[in-house]
Amino acid sequence: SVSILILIYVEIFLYLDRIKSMFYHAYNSYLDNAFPYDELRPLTCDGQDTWGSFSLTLIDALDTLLVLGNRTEFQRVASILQDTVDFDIDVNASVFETNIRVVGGLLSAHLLAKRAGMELEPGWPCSGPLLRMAEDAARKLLPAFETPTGMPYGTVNLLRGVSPTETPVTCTAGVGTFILEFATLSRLTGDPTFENVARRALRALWKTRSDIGLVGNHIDIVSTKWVAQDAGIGAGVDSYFEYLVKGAVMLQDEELLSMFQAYDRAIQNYTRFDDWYLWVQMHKGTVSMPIFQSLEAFWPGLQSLLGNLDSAVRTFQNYYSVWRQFGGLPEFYSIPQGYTVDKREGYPLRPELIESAMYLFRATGDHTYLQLGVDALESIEKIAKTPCGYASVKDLRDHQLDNRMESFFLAETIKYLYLLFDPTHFLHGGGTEGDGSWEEGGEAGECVLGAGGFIFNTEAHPLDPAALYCCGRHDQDRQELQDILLTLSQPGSQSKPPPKQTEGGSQSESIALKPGEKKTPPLLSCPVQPFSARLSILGQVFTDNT
Ligand code: DMJ
Repeated sequence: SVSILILIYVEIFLYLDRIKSMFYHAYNSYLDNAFPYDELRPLTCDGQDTWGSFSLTLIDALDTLLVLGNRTEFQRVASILQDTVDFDIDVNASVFETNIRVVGGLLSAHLLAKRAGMELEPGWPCSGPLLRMAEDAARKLLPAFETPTGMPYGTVNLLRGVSPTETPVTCTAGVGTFILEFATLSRLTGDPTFENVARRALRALWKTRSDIGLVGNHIDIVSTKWVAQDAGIGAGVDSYFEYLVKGAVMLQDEELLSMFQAYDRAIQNYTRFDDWYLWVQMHKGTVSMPIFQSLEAFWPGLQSLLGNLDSAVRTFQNYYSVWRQFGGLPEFYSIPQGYTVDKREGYPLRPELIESAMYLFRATGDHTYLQLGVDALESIEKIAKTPCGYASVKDLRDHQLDNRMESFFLAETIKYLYLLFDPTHFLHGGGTEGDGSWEEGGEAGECVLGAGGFIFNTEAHPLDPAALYCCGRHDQDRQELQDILLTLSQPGSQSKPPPKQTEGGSQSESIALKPGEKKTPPLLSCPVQPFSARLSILGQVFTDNT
């Protein structure tokens, strides 16, 4: 009845409010006690650098501010980051973590800048200060990919490149988790380098699969020998599979999808038992570890993206039963023993089960998933809250805490929790928000930002596939134009050389005048002018000078 519906709505608003309070309790405490360090230490109320030295929590939390509707704080933080963060530092950083948290966070913030009410430079979303920061950070990672196979080293020094003593052993996810951020960078900026290196690494990794179609956990990226041969869907591998699926969706890429489908067949065949996924030896398929890892809990969400709902729902139920047993997901859970594994009893406030609940609630509307959200919220408030933030749970059996709040707590856990309770949020896509005024379309509805929904990178940073298409098309048109102009300005051609570029000249003019010069921010922003319109500008350039 109507009154029950009203009650449900009121309750949902109350939960959204509580999730916001959780965010600000942790976020304000980070700013007050830990910034500019990477992370807050929630037991000692101070900060520490962990994954680099780039105020990681602030970068990772930036787009969550907008998700919660805080445009002014988003603007303030975006400008603080532009003024303070420097990637020219003598720090050994994880290539994987820097990519998913820093590059991913900055790209997402860049793409949301308009919605956040920021002043945009001409050419956005194909240019902008946050995009340049993301590009800067990503360039620092490129030396890691200069290997005989194209598979990257795991660590790089941001100032000096890869150390000569660096180990060639990288985990599978550390090789195959770049395509979303790197293709986004390439398509927005027009520099194909990033997408190319990510694809080369993916193809090299694909070639190393075993005869039964599985990959292991750690590989020597120089010799291509598998150093750790456990095959599964959790730690060390997880986001490789995630990026094949999301990369296929974002880039409409059949190669990536067919790679995933082949892996999925092998995974279902060899590792799945009663809708749990075990670890098996990658060549023989024999069980090596009958355990469930909390990182695996992203899998039902990914399966739901592929339309495999029945199996996703059953696997989720298995994982949710573990959550109910402990009030959180232990890092490792022994399936035969039905209990935690020694030294892996912790719950560092990871997002994966909540992430899957969000996708499955969207797909089914089943309130079980909201119940998981309520359980997670209550549990985190009860077990992990400290006067200074939220602390990783060291042991779910006795609720001992660790002095750490990972940046993914604000980037992912809170964001997915909020999005679970707000199914009409703009990030879910589908134009359900009823506004849409910010979205501008080009001719014939092309290049409509946000129209194709958003793809979350593995750190929950939303990326807009429409922007990639828009800037990619823009770049393609620019290239065509440049080719025409080059032909026309060849000796013997009918036309005269084009005039010098004047200040404030249009982008078409600048292309006409200096083919091949270093790119300046394009003046045509999304939605771009149709090709024919620019050709007429081009016509004028020549008319004016003849
Ligand atoms: C995050 O950094 C990412 O989700 C990554 O893919 C896995 N580990 C953490 C969250 O658990």
